[in-house]
Amino acid sequence: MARHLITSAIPYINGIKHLGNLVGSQLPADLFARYQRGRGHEVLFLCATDEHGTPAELAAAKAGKPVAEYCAEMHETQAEIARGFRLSFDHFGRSSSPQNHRLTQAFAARLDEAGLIEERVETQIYSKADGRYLPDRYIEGTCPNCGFESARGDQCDNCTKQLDPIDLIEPRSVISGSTDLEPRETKHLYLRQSKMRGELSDWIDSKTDWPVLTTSIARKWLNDGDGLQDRGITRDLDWGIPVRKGDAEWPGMEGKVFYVWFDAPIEYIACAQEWVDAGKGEDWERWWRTDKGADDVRYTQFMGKDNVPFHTLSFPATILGSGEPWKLVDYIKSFNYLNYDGGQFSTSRGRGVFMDQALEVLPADYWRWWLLSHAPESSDAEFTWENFQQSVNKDLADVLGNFVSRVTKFCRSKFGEEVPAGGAHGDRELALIADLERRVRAYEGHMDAIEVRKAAAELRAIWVAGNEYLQDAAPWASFKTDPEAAAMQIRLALNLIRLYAVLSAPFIPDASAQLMEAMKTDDDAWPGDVAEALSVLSVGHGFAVPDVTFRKITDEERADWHARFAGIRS
Ligand code: B3M
Ligand code: ZN
Repeated sequence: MARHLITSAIPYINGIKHLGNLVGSQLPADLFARYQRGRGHEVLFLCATDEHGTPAELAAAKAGKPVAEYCAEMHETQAEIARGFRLSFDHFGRSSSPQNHRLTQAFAARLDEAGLIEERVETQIYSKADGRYLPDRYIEGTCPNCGFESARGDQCDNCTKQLDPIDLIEPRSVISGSTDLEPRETKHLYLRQSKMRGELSDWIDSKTDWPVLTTSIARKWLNDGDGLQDRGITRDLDWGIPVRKGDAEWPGMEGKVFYVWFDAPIEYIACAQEWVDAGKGEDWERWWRTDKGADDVRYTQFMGKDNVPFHTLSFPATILGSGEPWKLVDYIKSFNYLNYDGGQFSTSRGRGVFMDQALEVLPADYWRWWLLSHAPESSDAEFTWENFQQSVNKDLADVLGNFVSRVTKFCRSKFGEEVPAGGAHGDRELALIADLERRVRAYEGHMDAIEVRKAAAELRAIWVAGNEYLQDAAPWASFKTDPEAAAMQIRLALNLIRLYAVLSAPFIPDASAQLMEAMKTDDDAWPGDVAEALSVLSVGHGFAVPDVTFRKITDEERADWHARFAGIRS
């Protein structure tokens, strides 16, 4: 039994995420976690809300609430929606937790002891109109690297270069639009990442099995030379983790907080502590400390491509720089963007379908299937309602749903609600089993490699194989001349339903649970040998005809939803 630590990039607290965010981190992480559990491995799957920084402050101000209260409420909202999508986190934590406060302050102290922190008096942008320093993200201007006009102070979304606001050409306040910005002197802590360039570069070079998307972004910053500039890790804000050296004051840093991107990844570790403190687990160190057993752990992170630099360079710099035996990530699965109907999903502009809205329209499995089977892995992908309707109607309703319904209803009417006897498998059955044996092993291969689209395609092929078998064997016809043969065929087909439930659970957990219930079994053992797995439901085992597993989307609904989500979310 292997041990898998799995984290999804932690979603910002400042609003409900859209489907593009979901498919880029939390959903594929859940797929992988469910799969590894299904294979019988030990899994710790963690996620949290990312609660600090100006986005949280501004969203709270807009909602007219104190920021702590806003974050507590929005955390609950996001947790509820995550449950709605069946995201199977072992714990959904909060980066504002006391555990993360302590751990972040402890990391800063260690980095300081290691000589990796430098205090710098620097010039920051103060907005007189806004009455505050403007954090990086709230200054926009032209990117000095590529000329993109809406580059943010922390990063250019066009060329992904990590930036300092001071680099921007013609900067303006995102909050007020004011260009009346004034540089003022303020003292901050810098993490001297540049000192760790060699170590990080060697580490990235050793990751020859990582997705190209991940390593190409990491290498770009390493080889550019300036991806590893020393990073400011503190900010002049009220809301955040106070700058302290462990338990002690940090002279000269009073009233300042750590930068949100410094404390957010540390929450991956703090979240495991929260999991234990919430009484859900025993020992967090065996997942995170290589001196306490974590060197057996395989640690996989999931994230959108815009988060890759922080996870390949900044966070590893924190971990390695501490000199302590923390677990480093083993594999980073990153995703391109999902677009929405000819444009981009946009949180700020309210464009596209948001997670809460999606669940108002259809249950989680419909979305999970479409999103995962169209995951933006090798390039950006696009959501259209036509494509969504087609996938749901074909893959889920026609192929899988129809198979289940035909088999169970036919059996009920001819043999009753029990697995019928019949004789031994014939050539057609043996050929199907051999085909499935190959396909199930291929499916496992894609799931192990986190090739999400390929895994979905193989799973669909496994459903199709059953359908084709049924069409070909045609028990409704053979029943008239050879009821023994029909019974044997249906016995196999009922067993296929259980096999489908087990294999499909990572993608469509609710449908899978429904099928297991209909087959009146809780034997969800992963199929080692397919022939064996197809004899689990023995002669005389009871079953029930389930309600419709997947319904079709009508043209009218499609048009309706298309219109409803074309506008801007208020
Ligand atoms: N909150 C960005 C995002 O939601 C950021 C990820 C943090 S991961 C430590 O995409
Ligand atoms: Zn740029």
